[in-house]
Amino acid sequence: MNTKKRVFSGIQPTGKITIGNYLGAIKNWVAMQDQYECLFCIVDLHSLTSDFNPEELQQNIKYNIALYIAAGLDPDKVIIFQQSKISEHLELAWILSCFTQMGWLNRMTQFKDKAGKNKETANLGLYSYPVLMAADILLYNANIVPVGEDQKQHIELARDIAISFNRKANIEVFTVPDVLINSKAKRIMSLKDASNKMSKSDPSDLSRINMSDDEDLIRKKIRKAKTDDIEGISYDPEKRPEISNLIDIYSCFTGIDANEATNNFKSSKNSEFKEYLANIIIKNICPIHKEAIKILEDKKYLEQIIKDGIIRAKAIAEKNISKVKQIIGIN
Ligand code: AQP
Repeated sequence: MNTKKRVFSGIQPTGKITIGNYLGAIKNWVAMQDQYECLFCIVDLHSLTSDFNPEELQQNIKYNIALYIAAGLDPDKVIIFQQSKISEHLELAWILSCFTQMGWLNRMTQFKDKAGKNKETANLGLYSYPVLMAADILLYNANIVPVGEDQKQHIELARDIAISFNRKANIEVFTVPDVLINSKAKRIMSLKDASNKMSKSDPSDLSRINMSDDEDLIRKKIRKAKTDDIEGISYDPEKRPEISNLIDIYSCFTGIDANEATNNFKSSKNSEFKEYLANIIIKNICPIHKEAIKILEDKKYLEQIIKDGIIRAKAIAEKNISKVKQIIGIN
């Protein structure tokens, strides 16, 4: 009998994967794959809540799958799959929406951030996004959901929905999932405005490092990253958010604690530290991107991974949705 706890997580193929997504999510997933039974998803249905670009979406889906593997996920150990291929996600999302209070959704800060002042014209999918996310997690009865801090509120909502459903059904249908946040990389901030998180969909490409950026571009972006007028390197996220964010990125890639890193660079100029940081980023991410491109070129291999992921995810999803349907009386 498989006694391993189950892990579920995913990334939207909305744009180019950033080092925020890598450090906040993928790097942790790789570290978890031996200890847990893992499902890692390309959440393409979620990405329909933002701009519509079919060609780019197709490319991003394939690139993301290749990147997961290139970053170290072993498709023999973990299930890598495309969300839209498993229709049970949508079925469960509708069912769960009937167990979700509007007031809960009204509190979601991601909707407020993304819709901004345009709440009336924002699409319904953006509003109900957290319910689909709850369906993604609960469909597989995941015990643990490793995410960056920005997604914590959504996992808490998934917990509330699971508890609400279980209570009404009077039986523990869904596992109530726990959130797991890597405290070091919980929120990598924008290179242009350290009050915003680094994000795929930020209109400024200079605000982020994409996993697909080449050496020159990475150097340029780090050189241009906003810093303050204070001389020298010191770590103070409150007073010096920009330089502290760069130290955090350094720390995440090297494993060296932020205070120790600061000490190592205390007599360096900003420009020297930035040069060093750019080299560290290049050393860590450029080989991953190169490997992802190789995987993408091996079309047969990639197709096989995609097919295999569908079969393995579907087997769990079908079993669980039929149990849910039976409980609510639509079997
Ligand atoms: N800046 C970040 N620091 C740490 N973790 C982050 N994550 C995202 N940004 C950071 C984590 O990456 C995973 C995948 O996120 P997502 O694609 O599902 O959506 P998101 O959280 O909204 O990420 P983005 O990059 O900001 O995407 P867009 O711009 O498309 O909305 C999650 O675990 C997330 O926490």
